[in-house]
Amino acid sequence: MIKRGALIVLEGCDRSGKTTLCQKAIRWLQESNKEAHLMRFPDRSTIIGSLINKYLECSTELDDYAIHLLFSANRWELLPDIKKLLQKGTNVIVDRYSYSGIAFSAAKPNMDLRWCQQSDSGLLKPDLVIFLDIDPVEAQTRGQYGSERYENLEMQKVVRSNYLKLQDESWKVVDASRSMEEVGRDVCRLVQEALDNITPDSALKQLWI
Ligand code: NYM
Repeated sequence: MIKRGALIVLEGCDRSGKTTLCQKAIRWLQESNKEAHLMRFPDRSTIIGSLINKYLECSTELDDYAIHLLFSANRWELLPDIKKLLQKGTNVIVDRYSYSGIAFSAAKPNMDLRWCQQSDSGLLKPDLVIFLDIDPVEAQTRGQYGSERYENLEMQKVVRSNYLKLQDESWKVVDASRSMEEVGRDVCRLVQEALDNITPDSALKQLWI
Protein backbone atom coordinates (compact mmCIF):
# COMPACT_ATOMS: atom_id res chain seq x y z
CA MET A 1 0.00 0.00 0.00
CA ILE A 2 1.33 3.42 -0.96
CA LYS A 3 2.07 5.77 1.94
CA ARG A 4 0.29 9.08 1.30
CA GLY A 5 2.17 12.35 1.37
CA ALA A 6 2.06 14.79 4.28
CA LEU A 7 0.22 18.10 4.06
CA ILE A 8 2.34 20.74 5.74
CA VAL A 9 1.35 24.39 6.02
CA LEU A 10 3.53 27.35 6.94
CA GLU A 11 1.69 30.33 8.36
CA GLY A 12 2.71 33.67 9.77
CA CYS A 13 2.34 37.41 9.53
CA ASP A 14 3.87 39.29 6.63
CA ARG A 15 7.70 39.36 6.84
CA SER A 16 7.86 36.29 9.09
CA GLY A 17 10.13 34.57 6.52
CA LYS A 18 7.43 32.13 5.38
CA THR A 19 8.17 32.11 1.67
CA THR A 20 11.95 31.66 2.11
CA LEU A 21 11.37 28.87 4.62
CA CYS A 22 8.87 27.08 2.37
CA GLN A 23 11.50 27.08 -0.37
CA LYS A 24 14.11 25.82 2.09
CA ALA A 25 11.81 22.98 3.21
CA ILE A 26 11.08 21.96 -0.39
CA ARG A 27 14.77 22.00 -1.34
CA TRP A 28 15.62 19.96 1.72
CA LEU A 29 12.93 17.37 0.96
CA GLN A 30 13.98 17.08 -2.67
CA GLU A 31 17.64 16.75 -1.71
CA SER A 32 16.60 13.92 0.64
CA ASN A 33 14.96 12.20 -2.37
CA LYS A 34 11.43 12.77 -1.09
CA GLU A 35 8.64 13.71 -3.48
CA ALA A 36 7.63 17.28 -2.62
CA HIS A 37 5.50 19.97 -4.17
CA LEU A 38 5.14 23.62 -3.18
CA MET A 39 1.81 25.45 -3.34
CA ARG A 40 0.79 28.87 -2.11
CA PHE A 41 -2.41 30.68 -1.30
CA PRO A 42 -3.68 32.83 -2.69
CA ASP A 43 -2.86 31.09 -5.98
CA ARG A 44 -3.12 34.12 -8.23
CA SER A 45 -2.91 32.07 -11.46
CA THR A 46 -6.58 31.03 -11.56
CA ILE A 47 -9.58 33.20 -12.53
CA ILE A 48 -10.56 33.51 -8.87
CA GLY A 49 -6.91 34.19 -8.02
CA SER A 50 -6.74 37.03 -10.53
CA LEU A 51 -9.69 38.75 -8.80
CA ILE A 52 -7.93 38.31 -5.45
CA ASN A 53 -4.76 39.76 -6.96
CA LYS A 54 -6.63 42.86 -8.16
CA TYR A 55 -8.12 43.29 -4.71
CA LEU A 56 -4.75 42.92 -2.94
CA GLU A 57 -3.11 45.39 -5.34
CA CYS A 58 -5.94 47.82 -4.53
CA SER A 59 -6.96 48.07 -8.19
CA THR A 60 -10.47 46.91 -7.33
CA GLU A 61 -12.76 47.14 -4.30
CA LEU A 62 -14.79 44.18 -3.03
CA ASP A 63 -17.11 43.68 -0.11
CA ASP A 64 -15.30 42.15 2.92
CA TYR A 65 -17.54 39.07 2.94
CA ALA A 66 -17.22 38.57 -0.82
CA ILE A 67 -13.41 38.70 -0.82
CA HIS A 68 -13.29 36.36 2.15
CA LEU A 69 -15.34 33.82 0.19
CA LEU A 70 -13.12 34.26 -2.88
CA PHE A 71 -9.98 33.46 -0.85
CA SER A 72 -11.82 30.39 0.43
CA ALA A 73 -13.04 29.42 -3.08
CA ASN A 74 -9.43 29.62 -4.26
CA ARG A 75 -8.58 26.85 -1.78
CA TRP A 76 -11.64 24.78 -2.74
CA GLU A 77 -10.80 24.97 -6.44
CA LEU A 78 -7.32 23.56 -5.77
CA LEU A 79 -8.44 20.88 -3.29
CA PRO A 80 -8.62 18.11 -5.95
CA ASP A 81 -5.01 18.87 -7.01
CA ILE A 82 -3.77 18.72 -3.41
CA LYS A 83 -5.66 15.47 -2.80
CA LYS A 84 -4.22 13.85 -5.93
CA LEU A 85 -0.66 14.78 -4.97
CA LEU A 86 -1.03 13.46 -1.42
CA GLN A 87 -2.65 10.23 -2.58
CA LYS A 88 0.20 9.46 -4.94
CA GLY A 89 2.67 9.92 -2.08
CA THR A 90 3.87 13.47 -2.77
CA ASN A 91 4.40 15.70 0.26
CA VAL A 92 2.76 19.08 -0.18
CA ILE A 93 4.17 22.21 1.45
CA VAL A 94 1.71 25.10 1.44
CA ASP A 95 2.63 28.76 1.89
CA ARG A 96 -0.50 30.10 3.71
CA TYR A 97 -3.82 28.27 4.01
CA SER A 98 -7.18 28.59 5.76
CA TYR A 99 -5.62 30.08 8.90
CA SER A 100 -4.48 33.14 6.90
CA GLY A 101 -7.95 33.33 5.39
CA ILE A 102 -9.51 33.59 8.82
CA ALA A 103 -6.82 35.62 10.59
CA PHE A 104 -6.80 38.38 7.94
CA SER A 105 -10.55 38.60 7.27
CA ALA A 106 -11.40 38.55 10.98
CA ALA A 107 -8.96 41.41 11.58
CA LYS A 108 -11.44 43.69 9.80
CA PRO A 109 -14.09 45.50 11.82
CA ASN A 110 -17.37 43.58 12.16
CA MET A 111 -16.02 40.31 10.71
CA ASP A 112 -16.60 37.41 13.06
CA LEU A 113 -13.82 34.85 13.36
CA ARG A 114 -16.19 31.87 13.65
CA TRP A 115 -18.16 33.03 10.61
CA CYS A 116 -14.89 33.31 8.66
CA GLN A 117 -13.97 29.76 9.65
CA GLN A 118 -17.11 28.20 8.18
CA SER A 119 -16.31 28.52 4.48
CA ASP A 120 -13.14 26.45 4.92
CA SER A 121 -14.81 23.75 6.96
CA GLY A 122 -14.34 20.43 5.11
CA LEU A 123 -11.08 21.32 3.36
CA LEU A 124 -8.13 19.01 4.04
CA LYS A 125 -6.72 19.33 7.53
CA PRO A 126 -2.94 19.75 7.50
CA ASP A 127 -0.83 17.11 9.24
CA LEU A 128 1.35 19.93 10.50
CA VAL A 129 0.98 23.70 10.73
CA ILE A 130 4.20 25.57 11.39
CA PHE A 131 3.39 29.01 12.74
CA LEU A 132 6.33 31.35 12.26
CA ASP A 133 5.83 33.64 15.17
CA ILE A 134 7.33 37.10 15.22
CA ASP A 135 6.22 40.32 16.87
CA PRO A 136 4.90 42.47 13.98
CA VAL A 137 6.88 45.44 15.36
CA GLU A 138 10.06 43.40 15.00
CA ALA A 139 9.00 42.03 11.62
CA GLN A 140 8.71 45.58 10.36
CA THR A 141 12.39 46.23 11.13
CA ARG A 142 13.20 43.60 8.44
CA GLY A 143 12.15 46.14 5.84
CA GLN A 144 9.17 48.20 4.93
CA TYR A 145 5.94 46.44 4.15
CA GLY A 146 5.02 46.48 0.46
CA SER A 147 2.15 48.39 -1.04
CA GLU A 148 -0.46 45.60 -0.94
CA ARG A 149 -3.60 45.75 1.13
CA TYR A 150 -3.20 44.58 4.76
CA GLU A 151 0.52 45.38 4.87
CA ASN A 152 0.45 47.72 7.84
CA LEU A 153 1.42 47.32 11.47
CA GLU A 154 -2.00 47.83 13.06
CA MET A 155 -3.60 45.13 10.90
CA GLN A 156 -0.69 42.71 11.39
CA LYS A 157 -0.99 42.96 15.20
CA VAL A 158 -4.64 41.87 15.06
CA VAL A 159 -3.81 39.17 12.48
CA ARG A 160 -1.19 37.68 14.84
CA SER A 161 -3.62 37.51 17.75
CA ASN A 162 -6.24 35.90 15.46
CA TYR A 163 -3.76 33.25 14.31
CA LEU A 164 -3.05 32.32 17.91
CA LYS A 165 -6.77 31.75 18.52
CA LEU A 166 -6.75 29.08 15.78
CA GLN A 167 -4.06 26.83 17.24
CA ASP A 168 -4.84 23.15 17.65
CA GLU A 169 -2.88 19.93 18.15
CA SER A 170 -1.48 20.09 14.61
CA TRP A 171 0.32 23.39 15.31
CA LYS A 172 3.95 24.00 16.18
CA VAL A 173 4.86 27.57 17.04
CA VAL A 174 8.40 28.44 15.96
CA ASP A 175 10.22 31.57 17.11
CA ALA A 176 10.80 33.29 13.77
CA SER A 177 12.75 36.23 15.21
CA ARG A 178 15.96 34.16 15.05
CA SER A 179 18.30 33.80 12.06
CA MET A 180 16.99 32.07 8.91
CA GLU A 181 19.52 29.25 9.53
CA GLU A 182 18.22 28.54 13.03
CA VAL A 183 14.56 28.78 12.03
CA GLY A 184 15.25 26.70 8.91
CA ARG A 185 16.77 23.91 11.01
CA ASP A 186 13.65 23.81 13.21
CA VAL A 187 11.34 23.83 10.18
CA CYS A 188 13.17 20.92 8.52
CA ARG A 189 13.17 18.93 11.79
CA LEU A 190 9.40 19.44 12.19
CA VAL A 191 8.79 18.50 8.55
CA GLN A 192 10.80 15.29 9.04
CA GLU A 193 8.77 14.44 12.18
CA ALA A 194 5.50 14.98 10.28
CA LEU A 195 6.66 12.66 7.49
CA ASP A 196 7.71 10.03 10.04
CA ASN A 197 4.24 10.16 11.62
CA ILE A 198 2.46 9.22 8.39
CA THR A 199 1.81 5.48 8.20
CA PRO A 200 0.34 3.50 5.27
CA ASP A 201 -3.08 3.69 6.92
CA SER A 202 -3.02 7.42 7.80
CA ALA A 203 -6.28 8.76 6.40
CA LEU A 204 -6.72 12.29 5.10
CA LYS A 205 -8.58 14.45 7.59
CA GLN A 206 -10.96 17.37 7.19
CA LEU A 207 -10.81 20.79 8.79
CA TRP A 208 -13.36 21.77 11.42
CA ILE A 209 -15.90 19.00 10.82
N1 NYM B 1 -4.54 36.56 2.62
C1 NYM B 1 -4.07 35.35 2.24
C2 NYM B 1 -5.87 36.72 3.00
O1 NYM B 1 -6.29 37.81 3.35
N2 NYM B 1 -6.70 35.63 2.98
C3 NYM B 1 -6.27 34.40 2.59
O2 NYM B 1 -7.07 33.45 2.56
C4 NYM B 1 -4.89 34.25 2.21
C5 NYM B 1 -4.39 32.92 1.77
O3 NYM B 1 -3.22 37.87 1.23
N3 NYM B 1 -1.22 39.75 3.19
C6 NYM B 1 -3.66 37.73 2.57
C7 NYM B 1 -2.41 37.63 3.38
C8 NYM B 1 -1.37 38.43 2.62
C9 NYM B 1 -1.95 38.53 1.22
O4 NYM B 1 -0.38 36.85 0.55
C10 NYM B 1 -1.09 37.94 0.14
P1 NYM B 1 1.14 36.64 0.06
O5 NYM B 1 1.60 35.43 0.85
O6 NYM B 1 1.89 37.88 0.42
O7 NYM B 1 1.05 36.41 -1.42
